[in-house]
Amino acid sequence: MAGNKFINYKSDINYSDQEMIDRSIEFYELIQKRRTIRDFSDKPVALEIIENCIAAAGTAPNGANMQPWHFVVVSNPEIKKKIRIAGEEEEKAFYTQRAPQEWLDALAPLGTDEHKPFLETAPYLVAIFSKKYDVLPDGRLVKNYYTSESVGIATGILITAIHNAGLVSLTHTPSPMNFLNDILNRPKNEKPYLLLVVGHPAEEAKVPDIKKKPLKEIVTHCK
Ligand code: IYR
Repeated sequence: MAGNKFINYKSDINYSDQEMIDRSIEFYELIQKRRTIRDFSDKPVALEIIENCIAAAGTAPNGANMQPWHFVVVSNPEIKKKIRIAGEEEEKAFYTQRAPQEWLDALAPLGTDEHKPFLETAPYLVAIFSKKYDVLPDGRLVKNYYTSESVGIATGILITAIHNAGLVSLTHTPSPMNFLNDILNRPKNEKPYLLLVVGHPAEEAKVPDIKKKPLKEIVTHCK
């Protein structure tokens, strides 16, 4: 451990067993209300909320603390339009040519297609980029570790923070998403990971009638 600097871990969190049980239930009740939304309202959202949620995402555990992520917050209508046009082009190829029938069958209950008007309606698109390596000011490359795990965890925290704030989101993954580098002017060490659509739901928003697996099905205990 030579050369490492450590500080005392100070936490003001000290709940009783019962408080922890209550809090775990309360959090489950909050998060189980989260739904992926595809019908957005154009109602404005304070940028401060988005920034606070991204700050929360930036606290995620990650490989060697390299923090291999970058978030681009898009609110400019012209840029949103460019993203919609490029995204819909990829989605059209996906739905009409690229996707195997098995995948289309799996998506059928969600009712998705190549039309993505929400990319223009929602007040924010948060483009999440993952960095397999960083580029130092002198041009040297520094490798990052466990980038997809790290960015996945950060994205999960971001989605949770957005839900906690009272907003809704859509994890949108047009594939491939390389057009985001061009439109958003991002360097080539940044790979688009996910496009998070954020805002208020439309008044008439509908969601598919689907259920999460019960706890029994997703957990095994080895006592
Ligand atoms: N990217 C496409 C298809 C799609 C794929 C999965 I897996 C989903 O859970 C939902 C959609 C689209 O956004 O329509």
